[in-house]
Amino acid sequence: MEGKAKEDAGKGGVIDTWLRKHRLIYIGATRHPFILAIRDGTVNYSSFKKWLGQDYIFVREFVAFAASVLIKAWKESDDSEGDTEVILGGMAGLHDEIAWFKKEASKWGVELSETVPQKANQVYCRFLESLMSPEVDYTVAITVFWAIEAVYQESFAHCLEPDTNTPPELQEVCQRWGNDGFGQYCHSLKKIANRLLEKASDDLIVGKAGDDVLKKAEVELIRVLEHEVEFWNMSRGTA
Ligand code: HMH
Repeated sequence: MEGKAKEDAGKGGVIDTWLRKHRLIYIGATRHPFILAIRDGTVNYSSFKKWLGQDYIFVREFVAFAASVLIKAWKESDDSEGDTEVILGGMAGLHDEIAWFKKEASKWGVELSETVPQKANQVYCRFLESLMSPEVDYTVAITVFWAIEAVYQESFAHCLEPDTNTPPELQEVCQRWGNDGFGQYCHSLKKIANRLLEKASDDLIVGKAGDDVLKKAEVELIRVLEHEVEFWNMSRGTA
């Protein structure tokens, strides 16, 4: 490793460098008023129910995206790195998540079969679909995959910190993404993304096509954060 990659690795990797650079939008996505309202107990339950129905639709799309990332990992990564196992574990988690959404929806009286995807959700799903193409680089796709999971992990873990007023009936929801196991899984995804981003950065130094990949990964990461903000806004009824 040399040059910029070495610099980034010394500071904790390319991803942390980007999160510092785009700190405001990252805070916007992970400390959104919707999350802060859960955390201080002032959440509006019709917003919560709206989020629940919309997120179920999103997660079904996300499963297809995860499958596309798994295929890229299988094609491009060395088996010894263990990337496919991490992604497969994430997909097993999504399987449980879908069952959980169904159970939670019936508990809150949300009719999933009648839920129509709203604009921000449609736009986000279309974005995911564009990233399922085989032309999209594995490095870009795994960076996006990490970002999508990490926003929920950061957001919901924030609601479980000491001295918060998260209502008891929402604690389990927050646990779903805020638990330590999910945190570990996000960390594993981040490590994979950092490894590939650093490789792209090295390729740049030796004159291979690393520039496009790095730029695209950064751009798509910012787009994820923007879509996440819009998704929370939609849930609150402000979009
Ligand atoms: C909108 N972003 C959205 N929904 C989710 N379930 C996740 C991220 C999580 O992983």
